[in-house]
Parts: sequence; structure tokens; C-alpha cells
Amino acid sequence: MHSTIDISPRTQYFLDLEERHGAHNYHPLPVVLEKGKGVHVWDVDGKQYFDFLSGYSAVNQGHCHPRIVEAMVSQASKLTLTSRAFHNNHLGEYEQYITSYFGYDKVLPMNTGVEAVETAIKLARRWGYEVKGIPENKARIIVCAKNFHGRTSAVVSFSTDPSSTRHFGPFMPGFDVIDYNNLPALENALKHPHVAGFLVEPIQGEAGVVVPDEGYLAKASQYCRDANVLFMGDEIQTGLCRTGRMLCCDHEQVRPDILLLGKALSGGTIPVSAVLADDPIMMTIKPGEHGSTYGGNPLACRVAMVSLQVLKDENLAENAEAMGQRLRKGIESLQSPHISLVRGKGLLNAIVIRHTNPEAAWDLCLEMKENGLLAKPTHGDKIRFAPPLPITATEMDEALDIIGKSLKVLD
Ligand code: IF1
Repeated sequence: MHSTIDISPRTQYFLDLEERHGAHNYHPLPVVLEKGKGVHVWDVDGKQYFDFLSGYSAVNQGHCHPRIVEAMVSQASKLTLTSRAFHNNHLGEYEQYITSYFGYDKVLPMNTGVEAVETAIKLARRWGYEVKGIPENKARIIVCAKNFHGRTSAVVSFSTDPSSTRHFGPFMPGFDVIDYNNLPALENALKHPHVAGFLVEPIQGEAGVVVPDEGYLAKASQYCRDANVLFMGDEIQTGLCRTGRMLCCDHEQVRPDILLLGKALSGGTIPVSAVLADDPIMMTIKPGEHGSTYGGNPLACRVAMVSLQVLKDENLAENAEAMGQRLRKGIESLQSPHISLVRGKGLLNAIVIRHTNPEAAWDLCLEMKENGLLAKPTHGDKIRFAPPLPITATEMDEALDIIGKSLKVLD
């Protein structure tokens, strides 16, 4: 049975504007949001929802966190952008703060996640030529099948998802694709003498929250060390307390040689990303060889510092761990015939829908929307459940009730 969705005139008005004037590069749920606070968002008709997507893990601290908004507003009325042609009074303090927060020598500030990925690729290659001694233009980077690292032409060059690559060629060479969570495949790929780095998501988000076997990350980083190859941890989605630890790599005491952060680095306010590495890697890039107009702007520095401080002050990793267990236990106790499994770590989770109807996951998301919870399918039959990290036990139980009630639409 299909869920019956009623679209109000006010909602329809906004849908029509986007249909007519915007590129059709997304297929959003038919809901128009106007307000966000903590774990909740409200649509243009004033209806309240649990946000179980969190801007794809950009809103870990909760929507419009007062301390983050306060930092943004106060800095926005003082100085927002100097460019890196000049210094500003927040960049140095932010650099000191974030490098000691994560334990690295240096940080290179960028804006979007994919810019951090592009920066890491250039950094690994530069280190490969100038430190490892790889012959010019021969550097290779190992990546995993079903990866998602962003949508620039270079980064989709190593995507295995046709919807990311079809008719976007020609692609950038120099990448070797191996199966995720497959140590022999990595060991074999590392035999190539020209490998500079191994770029990996500690949990594959877009692929449907694919959690590798216990020990995979630790072994993979050991193999990289043995092969003098940089372990490049893409924590843009898994980092910043989302999986129950400050970094997902912390679950296995892995310290990436190059650490990539984004999304919740700004608490979902403005795009802020960062690449962290030690001097032997970071100092291979000389003045004028990489950067961006907005990278390291004082507004982003203020927002990022407070966003990071909030994660610690509010013990959001611990809460994500506890509420993630509550979520997975709660889903399992539903014993729904329509859910083949629930998987994840901390508050990065997904359910896999079992149903003859290929639209089942979408229909369930429409029904959950009607019942006050927003989530979206990824790759057809998986639905990601990733609420903001401050969610309380009471709110989680309320959300589980909505999920349980909505599953009836698949009967
Ligand atoms: C969209 C999901 C997609 C990322 C990892 C880098 C980036 C992302 C591990 C690039 C971005 C976003 C992109 C966004 C939806 C979301 C996403 F995986 F989170 F679900 F697409 F796959 N590394 N992920 O997850 O960061 O340049 O976007 O700031 O494209 O709709 P960005």
C-alpha cells in the first residue's frame, strides 16, 4: 500500500519554484523546511519533525546551536573575509587549537569536504614525489570500490558509481580501486612501488553505512606504514563524534597520516573543512602552491573553534555511542519483516529494507515524514538514520515509535 501524502498549497508553492528555476540535480523528499533547533526541524506549515539525516552529518551539534550561532553572528558583524593575502586575528589561534585538538603539526584550512579531499590528493602526490621519491607523474593512490569522497571531476574519477561518473569523462588517472574491507586486496595493491597514499572512509557512508570488520582499519594502516604509503582517513562524514568516538579511526587507535574533516566542523552553519598532517607531509606544499579564496577566513575559524569545543563540552561522542545502541536495539526489537538488518556505529546507522516493491524505502520515508520524522533512502533499499548527536533517550524512543508505526505502510 502506498502512503498517502498530502502536500499543502504553501509547500507546493516552494516545490514549483524549485522545479521551474533550479537544476534538477536532486530528488528531495516533498517537504519544505523553514526552521531548525536541536534535533528538530519545522516545515513551512509549522509541522515539527525529527531530523534523522542531520545534513548528512553536518549538523552533529544540533540545528542552530546557540554557541555556534553566537560566534557566527558576532564575527559576521566584525570581519568575515581577508583572503590569505593578509593575516587575520583568528586563523593562527584556530590553527593552534585544531592541531592540538587532534594532535597534528599543521592544518590546511579549506571549505567544502571535496576540497579537503582534493587537497589531500595533491598533498599525498607531492609527498610521494619529494619525500618517497616516486618518479614524476607516476604517483598512484589506492581507493575503495563504492567510495564516496565528493563530486569534483578528479574525485569522481575514482568513483565506482555510474550515477557519479556517466558522461562526466575523461577522468583523472593515477587511482587503483580495490574492494573495501579486503586486506589481501590492499596488501597486493601496496606492492606497487609508486603508491603514495591509501584514501579510505572508516565507514562507507553513501554506500549505505558499510562498517568494515573489526581490525580492518588497524591492519590497513599497519600495511600502509610497512609500505611507506600515507593512510588518508576521510572522516568528513564519520568524524566529529558521529560514530561514538571523536574520530571513527579512534575505535581502532588508528592515527591517519592525513586526516580529512568537514561537515560538522562548522555545526552545519557555513562550509568549513580541514586537512591535518605532520610537517614532513604538510611542508612539501610551498607558498602560492595551493589554497582557496575562503580557506581559513576568520568567520570560519571562529565557527569551527566553537563547533569543536561544543563536541567536547556536551560529551557528544559518549551520547552518540549510547543513543546509537538504543537506536539499533530499538530497531531490532521491532522485529519487522521489512527490515533485513540494521548496522552502524554510534549515530551513523542504516536499515536495509527487504521488500518486493523497489520503492519500499522511499514509501517508508514518505510515511515517516507524515508521522514526523525525516530520513532519506540511499542506494535504493537502505535508509540512513543519523540524528543530531544531542538526541535524548526520550526523543530516541519517540522516534523509534514513529519508525515502528510507519513500517505498517509496507504491509
Ligand atoms: C551530496 C553522504 C553523499 C562525504 C565524504 C567527502 C564528501 C562527502 C565521506 C564531500 C559528502 C555528502 C555530499 C552530499 C550528500 C552527502 C553524501 F555520503 F554523506 F551521504 F553524497 F554520498 N567525503 N557527502 O560523505 O564533502 O564536498 O559535499 O562537502 O552530494 O548531496 P562535500
